[in-house]
Amino acid sequence: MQITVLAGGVGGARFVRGLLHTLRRRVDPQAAHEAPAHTVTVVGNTGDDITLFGLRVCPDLDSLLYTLGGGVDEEQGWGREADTRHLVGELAALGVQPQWFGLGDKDLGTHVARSLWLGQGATLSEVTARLAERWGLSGQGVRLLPATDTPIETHVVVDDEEGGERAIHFQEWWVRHGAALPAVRFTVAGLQQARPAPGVLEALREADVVILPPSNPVVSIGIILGVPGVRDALRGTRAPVVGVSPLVGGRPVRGHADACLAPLGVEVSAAGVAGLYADLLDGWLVDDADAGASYPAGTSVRSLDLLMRDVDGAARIAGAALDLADELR
Ligand code: GDP
Ligand code: FO1
Ligand code: CA
Repeated sequence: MQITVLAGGVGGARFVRGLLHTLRRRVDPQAAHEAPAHTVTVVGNTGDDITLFGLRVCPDLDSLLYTLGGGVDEEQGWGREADTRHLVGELAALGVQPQWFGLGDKDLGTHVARSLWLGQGATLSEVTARLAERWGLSGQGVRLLPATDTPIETHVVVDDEEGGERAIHFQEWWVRHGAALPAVRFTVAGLQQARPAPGVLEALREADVVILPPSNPVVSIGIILGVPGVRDALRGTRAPVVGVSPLVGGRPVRGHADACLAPLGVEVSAAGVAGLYADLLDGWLVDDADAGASYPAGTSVRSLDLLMRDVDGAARIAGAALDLADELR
């Protein structure tokens, strides 16, 4: 079975880890030691990417790599487990800016390698494949593709002190300002010229099921859908497209999706998010708390407990997404 998932960082990564768990459990025990019977192609958001200290950092791809590879800081959901901050401490002592983005020493190894390989002419897809090898993804039946090899960066337009507007990098808005500066709008540098990375459109067209995990609908999945050709491929695929709401009871489970929906004028609810995907969504999983709302016509809605408290919880939700896709096929 070919499963394609469009993913941001923490929400996407935890969902995919649960999906792999449920796929392993569904496999015939006789075949459990053979190569996986599924391919999960994960298309990762690259709009969060940023160059700091000359190093290319891809937060969402790295959250996917570390979570699926067993090396993530579980509490944060991003960065490496048991990491130290010696290098950024030294940079701070030298007065090197910025100091608002916390990079651990082990995590920096990824950024040094990525930047080195990109500098030698490798594409982001090739670099990501090398990193995926280090984290053992192919052995789990996972192929991790960046949404695009074209460098793109999400910027947030905010009001400035002189009554005008200024654009800041998404990470500065999210991490430095905690998304507390009201966003006027999001822009994505490079998006119009961006091409889907090799394999992305095929993975959408040839999938047996496409899943939109509970990732940020604006700055994670919204960015991937904005890469020219991706949204059309999703609308045209014969596979059922099933989504999982990242909002529970009208609130994000973590992070600031509410602050991202505000400039779009979209209601902060599972129904509001479904509306953003209405042209391509066949099935939509919502929390029991949101079962009573009204959802786009033509979308089959099921409700369940949508909190991924642990891997088993994420596996339960991923299993429900596969079951709904089976019903819709
Ligand atoms: P990010 O790039 O690290 O922000 O991660 P994603 O974009 O992949 O996912 C962020 C979204 O995941 C947020 O809007 C959260 O509300 C959502 N999320 C996180 N944990 C859960 C959970 O347990 N259940 C659900 N339904 N959504 C979750
Ligand atoms: N998130 C934070 O809130 N503070 C940080 O200092 C921070 C550092 C960081 C370093 C590497 C990385 O891959 C991710 C990091 N994140 C940090 C997470 C992150 O960039 C955001 O949570 C997501 O991109 C938001 O979608
Ligand atoms: Ca992100």
